[in-house]
Amino acid sequence: MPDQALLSRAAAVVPSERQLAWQELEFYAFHHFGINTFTDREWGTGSEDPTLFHPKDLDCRQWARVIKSAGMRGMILTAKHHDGFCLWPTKTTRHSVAASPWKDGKGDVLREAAEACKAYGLKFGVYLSPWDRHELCYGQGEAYNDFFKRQLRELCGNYGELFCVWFDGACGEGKNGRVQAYDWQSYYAVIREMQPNAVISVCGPDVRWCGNEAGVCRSSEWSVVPHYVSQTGEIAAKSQQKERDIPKKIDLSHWDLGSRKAIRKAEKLIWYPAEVDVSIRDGWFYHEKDDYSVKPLSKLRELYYKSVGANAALLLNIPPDKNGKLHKRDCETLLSLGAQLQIDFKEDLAQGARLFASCQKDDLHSAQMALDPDPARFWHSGDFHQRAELILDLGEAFDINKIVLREHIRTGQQIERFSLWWDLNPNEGKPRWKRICKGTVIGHKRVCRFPERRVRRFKLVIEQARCFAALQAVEAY
Ligand code: FUL
Repeated sequence: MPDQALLSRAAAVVPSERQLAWQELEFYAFHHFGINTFTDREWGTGSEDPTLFHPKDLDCRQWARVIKSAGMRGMILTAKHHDGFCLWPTKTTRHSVAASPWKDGKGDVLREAAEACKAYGLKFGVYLSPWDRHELCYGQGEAYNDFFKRQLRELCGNYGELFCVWFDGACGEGKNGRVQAYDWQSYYAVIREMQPNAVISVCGPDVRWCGNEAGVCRSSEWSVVPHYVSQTGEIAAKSQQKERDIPKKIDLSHWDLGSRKAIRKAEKLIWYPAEVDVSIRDGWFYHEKDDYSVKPLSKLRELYYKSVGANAALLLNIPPDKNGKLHKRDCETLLSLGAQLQIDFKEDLAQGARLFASCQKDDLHSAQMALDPDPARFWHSGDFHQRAELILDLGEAFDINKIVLREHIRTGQQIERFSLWWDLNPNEGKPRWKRICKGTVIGHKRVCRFPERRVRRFKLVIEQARCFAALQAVEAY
């Protein structure tokens, strides 16, 4: 017997407006750039000479142009990595671009990146490492927390609207051998006050780290999970691992965060959707030796489908090189990825089709509403009894290899199990259903892929749901 109280509790958890806006971005870039770019390291020691920072031809517009062509909708820049060097002329420390020969110490990478994003219609976000191996007050409690908040205030106040502030979990020793106790809540308060629309990701309450830096995503990425999953200590303990320690494969049973079984004992449930962060190269920062490790188009495309197509966002790192530009090899695969995705999603053949459902809440929520591009219109099953069936009739047979499903997540995550069937009969007559796909989570987006076939009708069976089922969109490609 299903535990009705548990289902009602899970069904009632909904995303915030900022989470909804973030979820629409789906695919965005990470740029790891800083002193490590010039020292050929992944983690700086904090003792680097700022004069090492000297990009010959910094071109943030090139970054923006390339990532936009790849289909990305935003950019997150490492304003400060663990080495403490700041890419903006901060008043909080002398360890910044202001002490470098770049533009005679008058440059500001944050400003250039924010302006490039604006020019290309991209959202802009910042990564600010709490772990600071340069700053002397790191490890001294209140003094460092104040210092860090002053840095946050500069970033939140001077570069327009931010869509994200990204905190990783690293918390190592500082210059004096001490470890800092981060006052996360007070950091969040600064961001909420100054950038109320920004999500706070990973070591934050809005966006969940998928659990590894290898780009491996669960097949069931639930958005409603127990509250303890967002506790930053847990995240800190698991991140900051050396490459060899990163699990290459996720143990799905162990990593189940949101099934009925996984949430049964949770005192509190929260909306905490997943983000997959991975680098296009072996390292997060640019290293010449990695020029031959740039992921090929086939790999990037798989990463895209297994994250964006599986209810997670994809944060793809592309590190600018010493010149301050994205390397030719990275640009080539990104441009071909963009072109490939345009081909993959060229024309939604469900536009103009008919969609029927075995149940609906009322006429305003008929199945046909899920084919309406207006986000305010969606199909609602009404109270869920056992199962619901939807039939998509394209009117004539087309060559199809993908069906995209989107839940109306504004009303929560409801669908727990579904199957997709196609009609082997391409004509009007009696359907001959064959199952082509099954799964658990739909969430913001589920892309069901299968070998191409000429098909006229599809059937979606919602086999298990919490309190009802609601679909924002059904698309066919
Ligand atoms: C980790 C850091 O230690 C890496 O250097 C990188 O910035 C990654 C995104 O987060 O925790």
